[in-house]
Amino acid sequence: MHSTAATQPKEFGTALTIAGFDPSSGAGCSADLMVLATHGIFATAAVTALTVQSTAGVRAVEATRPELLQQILDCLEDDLPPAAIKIGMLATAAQVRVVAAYLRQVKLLRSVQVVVDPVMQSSSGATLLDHSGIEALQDELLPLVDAVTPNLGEAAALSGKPCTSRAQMQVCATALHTRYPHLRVIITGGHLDVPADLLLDAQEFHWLKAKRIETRATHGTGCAFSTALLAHRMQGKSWTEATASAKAYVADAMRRAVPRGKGNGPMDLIVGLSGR
Ligand code: PXL
Repeated sequence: MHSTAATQPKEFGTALTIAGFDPSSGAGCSADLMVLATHGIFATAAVTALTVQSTAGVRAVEATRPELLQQILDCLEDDLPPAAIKIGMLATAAQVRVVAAYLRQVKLLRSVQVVVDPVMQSSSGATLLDHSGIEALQDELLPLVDAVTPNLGEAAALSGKPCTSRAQMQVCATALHTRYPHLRVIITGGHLDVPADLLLDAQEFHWLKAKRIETRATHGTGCAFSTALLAHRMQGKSWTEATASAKAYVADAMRRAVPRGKGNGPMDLIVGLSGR
């Protein structure tokens, strides 16, 4: 049945996820599309790599050629220009440069919200972005985006400082804020003894605490968090509210997950979707 004007859903604009493809849908762009759909947002996807993986781990990765990635971004930009962009796994420094050039071009035309999840390793420990890719992320991409959502290891790599305690999280976030003054830094500390996330926005620290959730459904939690953050921003929330809402969504998705697969399973990413 077609919806009438009275029942037309709210329009938030199109989101674009630039991310790898995880065939098991725990992480990467297929997971991102579920997160965005659950939040009522239509989304497109530019795939940066085909991975061979399941809940049991990553078996192989094949990166999209940078020229092809550029063509995908140009093609989408011509026809379905995104209002907001989530950047997840980038596989090579050349891909980082393609995405940075694309963002520079888009930012001349309109304002877009951009959230980067600086993916470096899979949850099972496979390297997804090498050292030169991380340098390109620091030099070329982070100066262009609105928010970055590293976990403890990624925060350490980006800031060049250790990040294993709440005090060190503040030091790392401050270092990143000093280098990129416009950037909101959200460090997810799910692996601390007492889990806590830190948001640094406009020189103010906000701590978000949570109880540890005992579950094996931990695959792609970082992906889902940063995509949900973008979704809540698209819905008009402040960074503080969007961070808290994204965290609550991920916690719910972890709690409601049914066991799937032999390893660290996917969360219930479509938690809260109507009709279930
Ligand atoms: O969770 C990190 C991540 C992001 N994107 C893709 C992945 C993974 C982890 O495996 O495969 C495509």
